[in-house]
Amino acid sequence: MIATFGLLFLPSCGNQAGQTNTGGALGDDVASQVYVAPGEYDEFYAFMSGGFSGQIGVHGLPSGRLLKVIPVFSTDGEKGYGFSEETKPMLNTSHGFVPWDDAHHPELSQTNGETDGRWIFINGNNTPRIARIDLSVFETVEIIEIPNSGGNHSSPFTTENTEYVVAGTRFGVPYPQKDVAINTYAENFKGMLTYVKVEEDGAMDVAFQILLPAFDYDLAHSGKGNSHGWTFFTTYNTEEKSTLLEVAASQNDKDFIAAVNWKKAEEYIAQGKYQEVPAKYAHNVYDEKTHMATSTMKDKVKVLIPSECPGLVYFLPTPKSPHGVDVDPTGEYIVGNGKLSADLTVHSFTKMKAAIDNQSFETEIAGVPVLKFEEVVAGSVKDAGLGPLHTEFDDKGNAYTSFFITSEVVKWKVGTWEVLDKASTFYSVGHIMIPGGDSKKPQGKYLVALNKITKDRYLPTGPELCHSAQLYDISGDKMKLLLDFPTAGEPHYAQGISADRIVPNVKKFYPIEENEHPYRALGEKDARVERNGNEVHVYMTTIRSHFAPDNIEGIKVGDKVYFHVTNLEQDWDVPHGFAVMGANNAELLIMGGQTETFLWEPKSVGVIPFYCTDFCSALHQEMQGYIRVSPRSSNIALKWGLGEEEVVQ
Ligand code: K7E
Ligand code: CUA
Repeated sequence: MIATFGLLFLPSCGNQAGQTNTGGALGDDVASQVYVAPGEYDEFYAFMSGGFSGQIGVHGLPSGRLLKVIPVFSTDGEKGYGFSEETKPMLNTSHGFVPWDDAHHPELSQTNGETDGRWIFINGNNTPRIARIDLSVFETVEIIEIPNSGGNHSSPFTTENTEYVVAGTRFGVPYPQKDVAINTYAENFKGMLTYVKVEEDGAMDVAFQILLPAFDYDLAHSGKGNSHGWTFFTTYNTEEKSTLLEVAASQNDKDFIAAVNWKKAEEYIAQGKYQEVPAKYAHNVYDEKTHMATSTMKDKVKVLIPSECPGLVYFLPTPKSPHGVDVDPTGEYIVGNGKLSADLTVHSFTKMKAAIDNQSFETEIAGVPVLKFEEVVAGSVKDAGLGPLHTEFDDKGNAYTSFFITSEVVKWKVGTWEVLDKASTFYSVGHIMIPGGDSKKPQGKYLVALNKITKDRYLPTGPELCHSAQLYDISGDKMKLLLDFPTAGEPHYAQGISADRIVPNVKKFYPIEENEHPYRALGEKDARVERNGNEVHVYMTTIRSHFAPDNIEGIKVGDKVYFHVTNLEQDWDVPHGFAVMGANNAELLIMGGQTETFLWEPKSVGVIPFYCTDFCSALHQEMQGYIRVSPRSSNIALKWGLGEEEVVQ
């Protein structure tokens, strides 16, 4: 037991909070189950949301080792993301440059309901956005803003073949945005659900939106198998209140799961039964050939109104302020995780269809029929714990639900609803993740609990403690705690996938002959400096272990100097860095075959060093250079060179 381990090896640590560590972690040989020997690969990738860091942490499982932080919605000085001229447009929005967001739900692309390893999507919660990360390069390649939305939380869950990723607004907002009294919430505010089309090559665009009452749309999952063509969104605040929600939004005994027939929506769009409304939203795309992002501002969107589109949306009454909504691998069961209830409510897709056919409606809200609860409910998991939040599935017909208040994961049988096992988490678990656990073919084996609180689990680090995940072995009848590991940022959700679905497609560098950057330099012969008024363009190359050019003169105070740095390396894992003393910027980190641009505006005269930041060879420390900055009025000629070669203009 852990307690014994603590006594033997860490006598001073104890267990300050008085909780009992259970899980039998060292009772049998769990250490070897998470041990990945030096030089060996993990079996799974885990993509953990960074929460309010705005990024994605890539870990290996079972070791828990952090492999990379992928910058998505927040600038990242380590990689120059959001600092280089090429990546700044990725963070453009209708509000201008927004260098941060709160990212909750990574979602892998799927083919036939199985994770396929092409892309991972993630939502930006604060300034509504969805990003797409290309898993051949582990880079963010596209971000689309979601208009008419406020708090993109129920997002970006995918459909079975990644036809769409969805976005539901967490906050009701005035529609269209306008200056109104907040206490007119129920009249003036609306809740919008958005479907973002994903093309074969991954390109995203807002296909349509659905205008609904101003409930808070919390989470979503799309159907699969028989229920393919539908998406289910949880709601809370069906009371439509705007103040003291902790009380006001907990009045109704049941809120709803909104069931959206998106195939029907496609028909209505094809028939032209939509309103085209003005909406300003940014669409940012990174081009792998030009190594450059462009941002385009879009100006309209198609909106479907349920009262004009019968059969588009139904409400399924669900107790009690449901948080997660999860669809089992067969697509038949829709699990509502009522966070203020002790029970889990499971709806049946078959019963829902029958209730629709029989028009078993309780009432109608804003043109949306409310189905009768007893007609759609399949069963409930009773007294499993307190505060159910999220459910994932394994490959053996079992479901696993996180319970926030009682800090545990509960394993139960799909169909009989019987509780099979409980495992404590440390502490306050939010989402849980099983590789493929929200797909048609879960990969089983491991479960990761994403915990909100880590009190007493790790060495203290001041007032804020590390965020944490816990790994469980779920291959047997009983769950077994194997490992605690810290995460980069607060993990909300995560997704996992076996490494064999990603590794074969990973790129090792960008082929230099495919580089279409307008300021590329494809060899040292192309390296040069050009002046155009007070704009200076430096076409620079890097190769172990020098810059070309490495000495530049003729730069003047007040110039705008653009260093376009092309990394000529055509080998795996040889980025070069580029940093300039005093620049109001981060570094560049340029991959092999890539061109990236660094803007520098010298403010005073002098000779300024620059250098490579990434230890690239034994002579890395020699990889440096100088720029001479002269007064604005000087007539020092533009001059650059490397070694004996010098060009004067
Ligand atoms: Cu943390 Cu999915 Cu934003 Cu639940 S959410 S816990
Ligand atoms: Cu290039 Cu260090």
